Amino acid sequence: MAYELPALPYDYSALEPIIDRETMKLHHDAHHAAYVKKLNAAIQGHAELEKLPIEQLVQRIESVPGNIRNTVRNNGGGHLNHSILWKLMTPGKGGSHSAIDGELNKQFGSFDRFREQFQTQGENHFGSGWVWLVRGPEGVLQVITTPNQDNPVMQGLYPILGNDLWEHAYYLTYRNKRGDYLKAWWDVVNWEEVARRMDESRKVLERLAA
Ligand code: MN3
Repeated sequence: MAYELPALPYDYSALEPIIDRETMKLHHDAHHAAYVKKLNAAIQGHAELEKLPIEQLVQRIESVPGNIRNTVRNNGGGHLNHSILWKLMTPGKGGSHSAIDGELNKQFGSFDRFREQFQTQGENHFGSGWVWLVRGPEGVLQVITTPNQDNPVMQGLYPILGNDLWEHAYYLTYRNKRGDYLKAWWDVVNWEEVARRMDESRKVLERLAA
């Protein structure tokens, strides 16, 4: 098997009360596992695809053979997005965002204005998808949303922070109140990991542009 479901870096109940145990278990063991399974089934026999790191497979989606491209887009994107998301969360109020405040202030005016924009765009995104803080090729930070399981690397953008807007991510606790979930979610963001991805984004964009 080319791709494997990564273990959650914490217990299913570790993010309570922000994210309940049943949601985490279903999200990881059912949803994420299904993306991995369907991705592997789709690329079976395509040795050149099976050996690519998932980020590169998703980034090169337009060069994947047409008969499996949509399946790889949805399930490869799903695998990448969730692999990123689990690490972006942590129990115990996630530390401080001070290491990235300088860059956020420069682009958005303040951390609070960045957070407001991330929440608003996430809340207003129609249907399933993701909300992201990304860095673009000119180095500029921006907040975007993507439909379905699309990942920003498909557009040459590097994802620094992202959150899942699919109902399966929040419906058991928050029902239809996506905005309430997005507001509560900041308490489980792993700022150390966000800062690491912020640094990484500068290096990776050089590679994406090549
Ligand atoms: Mn999900």
